[in-house]
Amino acid sequence: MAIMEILEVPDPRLKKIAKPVDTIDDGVRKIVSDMFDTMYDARGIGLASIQVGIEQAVVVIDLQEDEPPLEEGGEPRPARQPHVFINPEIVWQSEDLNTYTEGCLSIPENYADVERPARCRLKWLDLDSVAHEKEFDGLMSTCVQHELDHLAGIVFLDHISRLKRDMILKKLAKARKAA
Ligand code: GNR
Ligand code: NI
Repeated sequence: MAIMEILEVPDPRLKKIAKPVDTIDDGVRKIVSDMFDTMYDARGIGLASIQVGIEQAVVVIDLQEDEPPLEEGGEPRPARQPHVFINPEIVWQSEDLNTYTEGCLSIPENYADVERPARCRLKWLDLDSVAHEKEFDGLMSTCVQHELDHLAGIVFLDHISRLKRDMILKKLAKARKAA
């Protein structure tokens, strides 16, 4: 178990562009495992390698919310549905768009409505180097596109108006100064 530091805007490392993973070896398996630890610890639904300062193209996603407790007074149980995407590439996006209020672990406590293609087709490798291709919709489609943006050095602030972006950046700077 290892929890990594999540970089926050305006860290210049968030603008880096990920390079494809060459061989899926124990080093890559350790990165994936540490990324899940970090994502679950931060209570996020997705995490891209660029957010933890790693330049190899890896994304982890788990949209599953905690299940209600089995008995009264019990703890909610995490019902995990982990997804790993290595060298992911969007090969198709729908014409129809969808707006979702997005958050980002690299932009803590700030949210904004982002419009993106409603559906997308993704190509990727799994941990056994097997290639997959699948179409996603709903929150999974939004999350996949949000994570793929990170691998290209893009955050959701780049999709909203300058006014809203500057407001969020100011709020972040103020919160950081107070801390
Ligand atoms: O935890 C997250 N929630 C979220 C909500 C709406 C759209 C995208 C996301 S991804 C985000 C975690 C994160 O920052 N991934 O890069
Ligand atoms: Ni993010």
